[in-house]
Amino acid sequence: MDALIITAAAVGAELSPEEQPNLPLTPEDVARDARDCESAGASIYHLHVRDAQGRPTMEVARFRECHDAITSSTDLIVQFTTGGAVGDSEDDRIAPLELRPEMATLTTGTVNFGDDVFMNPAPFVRRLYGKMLSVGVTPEYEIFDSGMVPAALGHYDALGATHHRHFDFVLSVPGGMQASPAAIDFLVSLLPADATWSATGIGRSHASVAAEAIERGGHVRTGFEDVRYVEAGVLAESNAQLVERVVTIAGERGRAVASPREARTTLGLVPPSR
Ligand code: KMH
Ligand code: ZN
Repeated sequence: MDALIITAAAVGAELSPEEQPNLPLTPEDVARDARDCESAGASIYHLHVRDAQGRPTMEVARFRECHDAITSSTDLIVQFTTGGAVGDSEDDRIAPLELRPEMATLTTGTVNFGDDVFMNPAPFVRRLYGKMLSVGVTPEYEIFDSGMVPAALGHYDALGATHHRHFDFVLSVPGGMQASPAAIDFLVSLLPADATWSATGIGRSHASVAAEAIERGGHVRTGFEDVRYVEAGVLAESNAQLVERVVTIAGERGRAVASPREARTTLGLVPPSR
């Protein structure tokens, strides 16, 4: 099995600072949080950003500040969100790609998101994917339901893409695919043999999804975007604490944890020249 790639989805768009007081908000918070996550064992930092009031934003200037803050103090792979917050405009979701992060997310279908709808109609996915390819950003397919896997494979072929294909299964969003071992097995069965995958469970399913992914040779995403609590009723102190929990689960199962350099090799990424 490849060494375990741990993604820190550290900021998100749905959680408020009132719900999780340790949420990193400013570029300084994000830089410190990223360093701590890297020390704990993360190799990818999935980045949403917040404005001065702590609200989610897709403002390019804020992404630039946070991107620079992370890359100047860590070796982490920075992965921008292109999902943003539910209701963000298509143009706003695409704009930060001009900063050419190493990776960005790509959701290949529309899904109910609680009482909201996370909109990803096929024409927009084609435009977003085309933009990523034109600026050299490697996508991670963000899979909330099973139909998004064949959609991703179809877009890859249609656009003549050649990058390594990495999928992240985001399970237990209300309205999306539920978390269960059978659901993970089914999603994995849809993947090409040379693809890699990670998984995360939103909320209560989080730790069990991490364990199931580790046992199956998948990778794991964790962080405040996906889970607020480190155990029932106990708010996590930091994203690094959540990363440490995944490292512990991996250690109990004899799975080594990847460095950012090993993660780049597994994911076919060319290290940035800096
Ligand atoms: N905030 C969600 C609506 C992504 O980052 O690409 C979408 C999301 C996915 O978080
Ligand atoms: Zn996200």
